[in-house]
Amino acid sequence: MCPSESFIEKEAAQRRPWTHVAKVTVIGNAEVGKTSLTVRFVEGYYNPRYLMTIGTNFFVKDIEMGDRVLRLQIWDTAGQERFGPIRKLYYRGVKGTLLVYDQSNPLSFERLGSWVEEVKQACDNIPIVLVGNKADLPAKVAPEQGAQFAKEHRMTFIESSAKTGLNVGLAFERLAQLVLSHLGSDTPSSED
Ligand SMILES: Nc1nc2c(ncn2[C@@H]2O[C@H](COP(=O)(O)OP(=O)(O)OP(=O)(O)O)[C@@H](O)[C@H]2O)c(=O)[nH]1
Ligand SMILES: [Mg+2]
Repeated sequence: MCPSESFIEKEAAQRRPWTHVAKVTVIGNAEVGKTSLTVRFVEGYYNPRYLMTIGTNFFVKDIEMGDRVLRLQIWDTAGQERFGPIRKLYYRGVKGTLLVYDQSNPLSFERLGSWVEEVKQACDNIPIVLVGNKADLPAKVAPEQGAQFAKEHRMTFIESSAKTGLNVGLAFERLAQLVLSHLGSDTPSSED
């Protein structure tokens, strides 16, 4: 059933206008769950089927933080190797990123170093939240290893499951907090 027009108008009126805007990306190896995490966060559902991202997907989500509302423009990038050159085009103006690996796939953890390098080369010291996804599956990479990598690279570490919803909101909210503190309280928007 479609919601009535008056319901939609009432919903829109209740939503607070955004005060800050920031572009963020979701990066990491193919199949680690970048799209699943983003769709879970923005649209609230989970799809067990793998649909490889081609190029990039774009989402928008407002996050209220005290008297401020941060509009996150989320670019969910493609992790397949062949999309590397395209992905690099999307780094311009990025204010923070979720770097995702799959706790049940050691290769995705081993590649984290090259992802950090890629971000460093493209962006000036942006906040990175390291996300160890698929926490609902038996871990082949211990959470302590994720936490250690994050510590060495001065990142926040969060274990998540797009399937169960564990810590998905927390990961994006933590990123939003870091981005907002980097933007500074006087900056109304940060689009480049
Ligand atoms: N068990 C489990 N499966 C997951 C989880 N997150 C994602 N998946 C599954 O893993 C597969 C890949 O998920 P995607 O979200 O498409 O992965 P991606 O990182 O966006 O992949 P690319 O777009 O190719 O870079 C899909 O079959 C998802 O349903 C999770 O938390 N737990
Ligand atoms: Mg994807």
